[in-house]
This record gives sequence, structure tokens and C-alpha cells, in this order.
Amino acid sequence: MADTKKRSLDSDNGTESGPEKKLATGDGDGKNTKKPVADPGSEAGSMLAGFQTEKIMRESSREKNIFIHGKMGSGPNEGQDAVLILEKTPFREDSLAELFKTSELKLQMRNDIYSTYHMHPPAHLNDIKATVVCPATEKHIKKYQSQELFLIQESGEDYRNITLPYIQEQSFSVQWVYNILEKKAEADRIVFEDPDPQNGFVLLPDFKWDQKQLDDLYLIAICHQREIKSLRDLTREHLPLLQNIQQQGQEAIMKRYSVPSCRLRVYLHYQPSYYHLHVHFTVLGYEAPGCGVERAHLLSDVIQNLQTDTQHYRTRTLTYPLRADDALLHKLREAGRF
Ligand code: M7G
Repeated sequence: MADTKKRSLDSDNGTESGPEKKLATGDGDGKNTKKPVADPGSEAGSMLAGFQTEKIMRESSREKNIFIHGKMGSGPNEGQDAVLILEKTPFREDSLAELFKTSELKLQMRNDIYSTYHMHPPAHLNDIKATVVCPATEKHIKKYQSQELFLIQESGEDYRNITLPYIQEQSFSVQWVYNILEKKAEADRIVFEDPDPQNGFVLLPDFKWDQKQLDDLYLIAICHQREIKSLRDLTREHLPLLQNIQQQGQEAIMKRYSVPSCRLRVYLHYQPSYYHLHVHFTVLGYEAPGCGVERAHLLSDVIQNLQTDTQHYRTRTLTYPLRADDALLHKLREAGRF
């Protein structure tokens, strides 16, 4: 069984052995080639230099991240609303020796056998993952704002009468999904693709994963079919698609990262943020945001439920959390459903 805990995926000496391969590229068939990746970092330059913070939306010293709403200070998006997420990256076992050797250490305090230090590693061992959403809509800003959550019980009828019209009216654009499917973006990140228009999908790293280590492995499989919005649309006719995603997705992850299927949590979100069917693959032991019981539906359960009843997800009451300021919550409340 692969030890995913402290495995690094970006060894500086570039050696490729087992799962410690560089993640540079995929050529779409699951092979790990050595083609150089376009370095998106080079185009970013100092685009955050004039970033103006308007509000700290969320911050966690335990998770070492901060969610900021602000305005871009320079570049083509100057003055536009943006969400900026900064997150300290996990430690990598393979860089520890270099960390010890090259960091500057300043004594903070010493007492008996105890001492604490400020450690200043060189820049390349001290990176912060930055995610920028720009221009950010009001809905994006709300998505990242900490808010009280309420659990909703949505019947099949509620879905058809309230949720579906709401989704059709206002949900996040899925342009980024189409860009992936059409190879207009992230093409060099594709780990596996089955191009079949009915049952095929693209598997690639989720943008929450920096791919530097396996202990927070996170990939998404995006199906080629465009008309499946979410779990609610699934019937038995989609079983070949779902089984294909499960099987080929797991195989591709085993091949590329040496993480076996028994170490993977494979699930769909209900509600998702983006209404184009996709499946999340995260490694067990990593508490990925949204992997809790109130939002995640294991793909294997979904498959079994559809095998038992083709109308399962059309008729069953589904439970999920909504944020206090979510317009859908207000619509359900207006209809006396909450
Ligand atoms: P979701 O269940 O619709 O919503 O999952 P969530 O974001 O509330 O979990 C969408 C998944 O796609 C999430 O895990 C996102 O991190 C991921 N994702 C979102 N965007 C905009 C991108 C993107 O541009 N590229 C990639 N690779 N992943 C993305």
C-alpha cells in the first residue's frame, strides 16, 4: 500500500521513481512524459503588488490560510473585485535536509531543556499557494465568506419547483470546465482522458492541490457530457459513465501516483458549486473541504442506489447545508420549506 503521508512529488533533483515522479505533464493518455510544463508563474509577475485588501473574509491559524476580498491594483484587471486565497503549503520530507542546512535560525527563548526559534528558510522552501478569482462576482465573494450554515431537506419536488429554476437563473459560470474539456486551459495538467462523448471524462488535479505531495491529493473527473447538472439528473442510463469514471479514474491515479483505490475517497457534491457533473478524488486521511457527510456522496453508493432504483436521485429527499445568505435558502424559506 502506498504511503501517501509524506510522499513528495516535486523532488528537486528531478529523479522519477514510483510516485515521486515529477508531475510536469500528461499527454492525455495517463502517461507521465517529461515535456516541460508551461510555467504559468512567469506570466504572473508581481500582479499582487498593488492588491488592496477590502475585507478579510475568513482566516484560520490552524489551517494556515486566509481568504481576502480586495481589488487588483495593477495589470489588466486593475480595480476589479478579486478573491485572494493564501495558504501555507505542507512540509515536504524530501526537502527537510536542505531546510535544516540553509535556514537561518534565531533563538526566541530558552528554558531548561526547551527552546523555540524563528526559522527563516530560503524562498524556494517557503512558498505560499495563492489562488486568485478575478473578476470575482458577488456570489464568489459570498462563497468564501464565513457564514452560519443551515441544513436543508430538499425533496424531489422542492428540487423541481424551487432549486432547479434557481440554478437555471443564477449559478456560477462553467466556462472553466468547458475550457478544460476543449483543451483551452490546463491541457498540460490532464492526467487521463477518455474522449468518448457519452461515457468519457477528463481527470486532472483540482486547483486546490498544488501537487507537491500526496498527503492532500485531490483530482477531479469532469465528464464530456454537458447536460448533466448534478446528482439530481442521474438515472440508471448514466451507470456506464459513472462506472467508467470510477474504474478508469482509480486506475489512472494508481498508475500516475501509486495511490490504490482503497486509499481514495471518490465522491460527488450535492449541492455542487458548478453544475456540470464532476467527481472528486481525494486521498483518505486528508480532510478535504466538502468531504463531510452533509455534502459528499460516495460514487460507489451513488452507483448502487441507481442500480436499485433508477429514480433514486430524482425522488429522494437530499440533505445539504446552505449558507445563511444563500438566495436558495431564502427561496426555500419563502416556500415554507425551511
Ligand atoms: P464543486 O463540488 O462544484 O464545488 O467542485 P466546490 O468548489 O464548492 O467544492 C468543483 C471543484 O472544482 C472544486 O473542488 C474546485 O476546487 C475545483 N475547481 C474550481 N475551479 C474554478 C477550477 C479550475 O479552474 N481548475 C481546476 N483544476 N479545478 C477547479
